[in-house]
Amino acid sequence: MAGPGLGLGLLLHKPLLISHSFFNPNFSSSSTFSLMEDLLGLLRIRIHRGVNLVARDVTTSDPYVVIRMGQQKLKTGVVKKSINPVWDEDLTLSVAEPLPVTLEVYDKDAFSIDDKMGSAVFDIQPFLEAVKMRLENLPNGTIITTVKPTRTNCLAEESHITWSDGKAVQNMVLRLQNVKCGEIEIRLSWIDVPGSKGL
Ligand SMILES: [Ca+2]
Repeated sequence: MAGPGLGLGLLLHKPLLISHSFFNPNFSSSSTFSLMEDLLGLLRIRIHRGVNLVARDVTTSDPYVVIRMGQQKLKTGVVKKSINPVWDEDLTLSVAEPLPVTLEVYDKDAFSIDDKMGSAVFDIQPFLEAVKMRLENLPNGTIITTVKPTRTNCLAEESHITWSDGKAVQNMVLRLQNVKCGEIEIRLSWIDVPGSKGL
């Protein structure tokens, strides 16, 4: 394990493994207890697709997405030769405090360092506030909250937090920064972890 932070992130990626950590000699039980005491739950980020990304090879790119929050770092697979890639991959972060999430896009290169294709930061606080309302039985598609694009966030358009199939979800279109073009479409959802502090 690279470090306690990364280790815990990986462990929580599969919540069913939590109880196994109590019997894992490589894992300090005291840190497990403090983790569960501090844990608010799991944030699942569906990385849907990229739109009009920059070409970093001659006419195209081999893009993948890296998500960071605090010490945790997760990434998608590489979509080869596409500037409009569809990943449809779920990345799951364990949330002990609602830090901003950073999303970076890179072009995979076989024989050199992967090139940057832009980045964006987003705030999960409005989504957590919506989850905390503990709504129930709303019609599918009901809008709970709308977050507007501003000069200081990376939203390309209004982002709706909606009620979808029995839970709150937030759809976001992120405009990539430090690059001439490119947007990434993502969706947030929340998973409660039994025995944790919770929201
Ligand atoms: Ca490449």
